[in-house]
Amino acid sequence: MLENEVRYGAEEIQVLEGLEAVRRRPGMYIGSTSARGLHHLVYEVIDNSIDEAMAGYCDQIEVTVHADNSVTVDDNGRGIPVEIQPQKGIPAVQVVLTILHAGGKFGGGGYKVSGGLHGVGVSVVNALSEWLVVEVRREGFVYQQRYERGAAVTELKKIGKTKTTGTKITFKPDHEIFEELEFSQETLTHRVREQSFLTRGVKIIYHDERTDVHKEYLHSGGIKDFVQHINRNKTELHEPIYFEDVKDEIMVEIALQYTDSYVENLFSYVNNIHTMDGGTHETGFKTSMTRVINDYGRKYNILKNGISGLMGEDIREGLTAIISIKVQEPQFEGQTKTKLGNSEVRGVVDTVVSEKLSTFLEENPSIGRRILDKSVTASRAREAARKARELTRRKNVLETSTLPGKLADCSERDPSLSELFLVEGDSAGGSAKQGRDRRTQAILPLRGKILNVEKARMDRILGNEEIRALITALGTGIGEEFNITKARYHKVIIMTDADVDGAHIRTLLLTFFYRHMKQLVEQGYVYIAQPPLFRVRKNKKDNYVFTDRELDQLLKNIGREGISLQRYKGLGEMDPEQLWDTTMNFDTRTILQVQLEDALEADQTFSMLMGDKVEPRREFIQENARQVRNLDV
Ligand code: 0RA
Repeated sequence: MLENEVRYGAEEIQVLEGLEAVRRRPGMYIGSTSARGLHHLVYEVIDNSIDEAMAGYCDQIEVTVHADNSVTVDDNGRGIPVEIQPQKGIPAVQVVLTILHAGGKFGGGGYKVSGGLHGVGVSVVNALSEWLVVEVRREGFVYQQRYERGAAVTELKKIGKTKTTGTKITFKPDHEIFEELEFSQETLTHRVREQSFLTRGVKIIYHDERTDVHKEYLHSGGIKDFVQHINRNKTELHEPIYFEDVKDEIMVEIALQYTDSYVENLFSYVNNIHTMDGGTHETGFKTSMTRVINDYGRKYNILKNGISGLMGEDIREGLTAIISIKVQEPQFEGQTKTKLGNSEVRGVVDTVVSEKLSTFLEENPSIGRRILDKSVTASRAREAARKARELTRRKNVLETSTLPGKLADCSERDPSLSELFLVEGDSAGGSAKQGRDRRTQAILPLRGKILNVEKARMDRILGNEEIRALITALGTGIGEEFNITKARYHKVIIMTDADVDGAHIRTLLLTFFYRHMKQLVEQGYVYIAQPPLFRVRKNKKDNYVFTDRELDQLLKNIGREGISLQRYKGLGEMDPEQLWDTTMNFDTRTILQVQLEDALEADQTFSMLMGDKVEPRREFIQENARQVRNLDV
């Protein structure tokens, strides 16, 4: 028998059966085998290093994406133990990598909670990798072991000496399992940044060998830095407020800051996992906030003049908050398992916020006053908006709520088969109306520059004629009456020019959807059309090109001789047939589905464009102007 070969005894055969179950039903462990599941592998490995950091033994994690889309995560923690585990008779590190849910079983001291999306452990990553190599630096030596599709193919070998400690895991996701193998730099850095906010003091280094990108994330202020990051383009009303506490073994950390904007940005995490759908920790926070602020207002006589009580939404207008809790046995609920169910958490968060926030307000009366004033203004605005809505509703009933005149509707009545194109400008709108498939595609032209006339709160947007036409066309209603099931189209496709105005209009529409029709985005109903940037004609044959890079590629392939190159400055330059061929035809077009994060990004851009801070706005406009100029090449 060769030195490196591994014998499989009864124990190991059981192990292989366990990992085989993971390979047979990967979705059960990592959600899906799409790009999402692929990225979860990396999160899972990073989470293990983060756990080591939370236990206080690790302050640096290096993540490297290699050219072949394998990934290395290297930390400077204690290193996974290597001694023979008595029960199994194999090294502890091998147990961690091959036995389901064995990850946290050794947790000696420190504050240890199960990490990972489902806390599945690195054995799942191992099972779903074509190969994985683990290197442990511990007690003066470097140890190494290699696995293929979950099974050890070498023994754990001592390969050298070292003065450091840590764990380095390199793995290549298995092409037999995943539909997508390419890692997204944006997705990974987003996650890495988020984790660096949630675990203060740990430096996370990101290398991407595919693009030579190198980034470092370190936030000694933790989630306090996080709220400042989210508010970076807004005008803050005070320094971030931060508090933490442990009650009934539940660790609660909260950072919050008000800005002069009108949006609520509440992000919650459980064991560093983003709880998109909220849950008991969010409820505890909201209930407590509302009570504390109302009590404070009454105590200091700020609440009077007919305002009986402030509602939660008034109090959260302009609020950015991060709630991060750590709990031993989280129960995740809902379709996407991103809602916390543990009922004991609600009271704990409520108590912590009550105690700490009221103390803070007592000690910082000027900030307290500012928050109260802001909430009272919000409450008055809400009341005024309600009255205005009631008026329009009555008016609508009189006018029999007909569809807007500018809408060219489709004949199909099944929303799941119907699309609504929001088209910038009347001339492009005209082309789209002629070029479309009348049965399934409806067109609503929107006047350009709607953004520039609305240098005011988003609420006023509702008074804008274009936006009102959009709401009527969609059929969902707005505000308290919003009802996604009434949507008349299940695809709403934003089609704007590739210039600054187009970007503005897209930002405005996405912000509007994010703030007033979030469900439309969550359901995946919102899309962005991808019109071409160039037409390259050669020998009477048209080639449409969508990016600068594609143009370079094409010119290399067909040569520059005898070509005519047209750059589309706007959709209006395309005739109906061209618009259909390049952008609207289901069989050939590309449309991008908008994710909630994209819409949030738009919201932040919108705040920046509308906000008082001149510098970021100038940078944005210059940046975009440059991009547009680049198109002139
Ligand atoms: C179990 C016990 C100990 C460390 C770890 C696991 C550990 C796991 C990973 C995974 C990635 N990085 C890691 N770093 C540490 C510590 C046991 C001890 O030294 O007392």
